Amino acid sequence: MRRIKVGVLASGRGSNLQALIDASRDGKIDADIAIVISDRADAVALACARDAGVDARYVDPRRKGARLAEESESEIIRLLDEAGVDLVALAGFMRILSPRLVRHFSGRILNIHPSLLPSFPGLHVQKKALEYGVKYSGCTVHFVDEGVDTGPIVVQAAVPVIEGDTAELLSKRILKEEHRIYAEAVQLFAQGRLRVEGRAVHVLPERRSDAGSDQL
Ligand code: DQB
Ligand code: GRF
Repeated sequence: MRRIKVGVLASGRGSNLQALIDASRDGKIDADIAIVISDRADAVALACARDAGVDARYVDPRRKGARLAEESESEIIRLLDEAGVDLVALAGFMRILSPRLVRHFSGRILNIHPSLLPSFPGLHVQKKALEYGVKYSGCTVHFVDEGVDTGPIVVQAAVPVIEGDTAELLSKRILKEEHRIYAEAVQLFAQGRLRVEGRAVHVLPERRSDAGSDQL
């Protein structure tokens, strides 16, 4: 089975990155993390990458706010292309990607979001879910399109909201599912089993593995 190369963009703690690194090392996904890029030099995610022997790069965002400067995005595109990545995985990356970057990797960027989209797009969504009073929340892996948290949904998992919940407790409960479904989604992509039809992502059945043959 061919292994795909994944480039991860992360701004923070890097627990989803770590889950993908672990899944790769444990043979649970046919994917290698080829490069990790952050817009924050002090991101724990970069340290996680270095500890795992993964190429870890800081790219100066060259501005404050929700988006990167154009040159910074060009640098990210160049690094991902040089690393030869088949898939880009956002893992707590806090900058919105421009249409140019999204088109460059069209259909090859995934994001993990801590709510059941299309409910609660944006930021601080666990707090918003509690305030709204939903009884279930969860997480969503979706393809990244030119909108924010609007792309076709690949995998979701629901978790219950429990009486007396806090944003912190709910976040922890959701995070555990994030780590599981992100690896699952990357594996489906690696196996070539995702077909996007409009908004819907269809998951094709697993092909019978045929050890000893590279064909079919
Ligand atoms: C995100 C990081 C930040 C936000 C959302 C997702 C956010 O709402 N920031 C406040 C500024 C709002 C604004 O200026 O509009 N991380 N790029 C594309 N599409 C996505 C998702 C993330 C990061 C980059 C996407 C993304 O769905 N084009 C996830
Ligand atoms: C996660 O909750 C993820 O869903 C959201 O940002 C957080 C990143 O956490 N997009 P980590 O850096 O992977 O630990």
